[in-house]
Amino acid sequence: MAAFFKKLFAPIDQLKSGLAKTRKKLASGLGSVFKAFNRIDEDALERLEEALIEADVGVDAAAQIIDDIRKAHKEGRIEDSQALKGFLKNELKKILRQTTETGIRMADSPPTVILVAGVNGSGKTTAIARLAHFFVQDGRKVMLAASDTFRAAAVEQLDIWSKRIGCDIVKHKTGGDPGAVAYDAVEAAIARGIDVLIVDTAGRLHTKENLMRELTKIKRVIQRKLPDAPHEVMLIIDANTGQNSIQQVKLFDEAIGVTGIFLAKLDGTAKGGAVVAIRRNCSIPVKFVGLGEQPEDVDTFDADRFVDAMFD
Ligand SMILES: Nc1nc2c(ncn2[C@@H]2O[C@H](COP(=O)(O)OP(=O)(O)O)[C@@H](O)[C@H]2O)c(=O)[nH]1
Ligand SMILES: [Mg+2]
Repeated sequence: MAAFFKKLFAPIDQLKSGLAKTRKKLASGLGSVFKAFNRIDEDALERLEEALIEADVGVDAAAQIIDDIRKAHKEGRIEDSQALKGFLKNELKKILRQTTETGIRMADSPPTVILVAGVNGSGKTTAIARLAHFFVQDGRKVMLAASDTFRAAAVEQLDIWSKRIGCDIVKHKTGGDPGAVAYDAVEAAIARGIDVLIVDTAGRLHTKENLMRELTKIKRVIQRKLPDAPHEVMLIIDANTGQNSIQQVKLFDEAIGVTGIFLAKLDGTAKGGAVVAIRRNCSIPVKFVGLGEQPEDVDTFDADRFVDAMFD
């Protein structure tokens, strides 16, 4: 599985405005340090640390960054506010840069199967719509599988998206067996020469254990038809979840082996720093960030681009 889908970027201004609340939080923290910069005192550093923590960078990461700044300042490596900003940006980029590819993993021969998971309301269905839109724009044949059969209206919601985007959908009735939907979808995808099959799943069942068991079963059912699938297991995390997201990643990863994270709802939260906490604590790459509710409101995650958009 060597191929990765090309990276698709939103206009930089869209990323910037998506990050507006996080930007504001960090800018006020930085501003107070700049003002007092002649003597970069403990007071100012404390305020910067607070701003980083409030942006959900994580207590550990914030402390480490502040320590590094303090050290660099003492050694005369940070002389003015521009240098401080540059230093901070560099620290964040270092944490966020990923060794792994950030594009979507593609099958050697179609169909590529993307299994999408995440807690209820995290933004799964909306993320699916955006990924599907990506591929359709690229001229690929896309199919959705409505395996969230638990929540009433979930099937209908996905159906509406499929019509809007212009792609196929395989669905059963609400309350049906999600594994059976996935199985039928894989079969249909092979028969119809589909390039990309995206499987929606439930985010909540009667218990957490039930949910994990069901997700594992869906994955197994897919593999019965296509042994190397799913090629991508995308976990959708609501950016507002903040520090809790690390627990979610671990839980889902244990059950289904997550290969990529889609951080949804970055717009409208000041907790954009959560991406730093996720990177520091999980080895799974953040592949996409969600910037709104429309099919175009998505950006491929790129550390340098992300940090630049946060500060420039
Ligand atoms: N502002 C914003 N809203 C989003 C984003 N992603 C999802 N939503 C909204 O969050 C709500 C739940 O999304 P949905 O995709 O249905 O979540 P699901 O339960 O995981 O399938 C919906 O109202 C979406 O429109 C995003 O990136 N930005
Ligand atoms: Mg849904």
